[in-house]
Amino acid sequence: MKLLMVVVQNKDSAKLSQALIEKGIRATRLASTGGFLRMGNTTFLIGVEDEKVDDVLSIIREHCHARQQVVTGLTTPTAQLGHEFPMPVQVQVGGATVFVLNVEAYHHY
Ligand code: 2BA
Ligand code: 2BA
Repeated sequence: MKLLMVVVQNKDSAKLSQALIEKGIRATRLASTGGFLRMGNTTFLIGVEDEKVDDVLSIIREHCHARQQVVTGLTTPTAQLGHEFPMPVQVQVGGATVFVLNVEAYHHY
């Protein structure tokens, strides 16, 4: 068995959730926050049999899309001089960041 930890943009989380339900794949959704942008995102925990991992990955690819995000509030190197000049920066936020972990044991009481 594998545990997929999947960080997705909030905009895609409802569609991903729905697609997983339709395919009978169980999941847990956690509200999370990106460490860099400090914006809300959603982390899915998905425990699946090894042979279903590829199916889950293709569902994720189908429903999660990369987007450009303009961010203000990041500071320029001039901040080192003691003044912070917020500068708009464009960042590409990925469709999904996926970690696949081996599951040592799975219990369901
Ligand atoms: P939920 O996803 O809200 O599911 C609540 C209950 O609804 C489940 O209880 C199960 O009886 C039923 N259920 C869920 N998905 C189903 C499906 N695709 N088809 C038919 N019935 C379904 P539990 O199985 O005891 O799960 C309780 C909670 O544990 C779940 O809440 C979910 O948050 C988490 N969970 C369960 N299995 C998981 C897995 N393989 N990976 C990640 N999280 C899991
Ligand atoms: P955030 O940390 O808010 O990052 C959003 C986007 O900002 C990232 O998109 C990346 O394009 C950029 N970014 C992040 N850290 C950066 C840095 N130190 N310098 C320059 N640009 C940076 P993604 O890479 O697609 O990541 C989307 C979200 O997935 C992240 O949100 C974070 O919540 C999660 N994530 C990505 N890589 C991770 C990792 N290795 N471990 C845990 N979570 C990760």
